Amino acid sequence: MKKIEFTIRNLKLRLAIAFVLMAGILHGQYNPTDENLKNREWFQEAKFGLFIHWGVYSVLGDGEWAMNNQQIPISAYEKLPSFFNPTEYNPAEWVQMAKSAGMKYITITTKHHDGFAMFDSKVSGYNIVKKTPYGKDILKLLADECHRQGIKLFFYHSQLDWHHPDYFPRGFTGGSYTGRKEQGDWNKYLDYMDAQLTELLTNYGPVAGIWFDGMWDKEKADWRLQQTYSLIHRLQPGALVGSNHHLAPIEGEDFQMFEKDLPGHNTTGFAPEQKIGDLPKETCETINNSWGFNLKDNHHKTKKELVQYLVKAAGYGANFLLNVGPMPNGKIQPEHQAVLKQVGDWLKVYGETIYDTQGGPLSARDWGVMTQKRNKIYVHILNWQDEALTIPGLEKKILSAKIFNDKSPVKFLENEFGVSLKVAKEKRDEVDTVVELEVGD
Ligand code: H79
Repeated sequence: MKKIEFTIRNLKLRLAIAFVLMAGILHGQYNPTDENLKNREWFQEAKFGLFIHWGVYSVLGDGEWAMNNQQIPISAYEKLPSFFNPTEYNPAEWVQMAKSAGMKYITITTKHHDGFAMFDSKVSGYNIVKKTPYGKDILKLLADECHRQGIKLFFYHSQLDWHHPDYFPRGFTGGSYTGRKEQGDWNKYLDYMDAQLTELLTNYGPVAGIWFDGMWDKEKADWRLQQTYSLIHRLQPGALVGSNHHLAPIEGEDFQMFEKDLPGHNTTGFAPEQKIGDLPKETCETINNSWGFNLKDNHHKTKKELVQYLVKAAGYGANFLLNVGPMPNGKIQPEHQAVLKQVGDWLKVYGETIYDTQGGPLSARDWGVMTQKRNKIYVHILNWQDEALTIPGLEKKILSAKIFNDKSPVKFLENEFGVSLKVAKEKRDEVDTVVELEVGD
């Protein structure tokens, strides 16, 4: 009798599950594949990636917004591709540089807001193969090299387009200076974007993900997101979709990004209402103050600033996507190469405290952050002058405390006020003093 009841209940449960799934499918609810979920896990553990902003704008040495900032009409901007000839472009060197910086993936601009395709697009003549003396598909060369050297490749793609006639009605940017007619067919533009995405997801081997940007240009528009996101998931179910829309994650996305800010901070003012969701997180930042190559920008970040940003991001459970803007000749600025090497050397020693960790257990503090993995907690002291640091009590019992890099013991005291750690002055590191706590179950 019991068995029959159980079977009936089981049947009801199965019907209920089937119903929920059906309803989900009918409502276009997104169910990520196992491969996608596995890639999300990989992403969460990867922690450090290289962002690359490269386009015909790099010729002007004035960042990737030059067209809009300098109000260059399309007719004039269209002359730029004929000067783009990166004869010293060597993708093997770029990949090598990323790897020795300790980076686990690369995200490159396939099309920025200027609308120029840095790949061999059949649906638009406004592309690198057709319009530049270089005449080669830099993206294909990079994708092949990434696959050869075993590093994952994401594609940045701008939804905003200052060049396409059907990008209409216009948004915040790309106004009348462009010289476009004040008319256009929005759905035709979205078809065009889907066609370019189809090329990107068909002709370049496995793509780790699509990194959208520019939706904020037309906040109220119907971007047909579900159609575009499901196209991507159909073409490459493992590819992770994320968008720099400065909002909470939207159905169909696989990771959440924060531009020039740690999750929850809004120092830029771009994202006053950005809620933090449960998806893997990533924060992106520039190596100087520019994304695209900028000849006059000398505000190069130091090793200390970059390492501390990486550590803080990890403390928030987020990846750090660090940008470089290659020069028009195809080389990456030597000062950027040099600092990336220094960050890589730091990671060779401290990688264990960053890769494959979760943020916490305590959230970020003024003095620094914590990362954790299995029975280890890494206390990253970034900004601190005293001899003893007292933190709130932890849930798990501390078995031992050591300086991470030389394993010398750190005295600690647990009592009702919390945990105090005593780090001798000579053991402090001006970049990051890491105390490794071994904790019980
Ligand atoms: O590709 C890099 C930049 O070119 C691009 N995103 C990075 C990764 C970027 N474009 N714009 N921004 C970043 C910030 C722009 C903010 C603004 Fe606005 C757009 C200010 C006014 C219009 C967002 C929307 C904030 C207010 C409205």
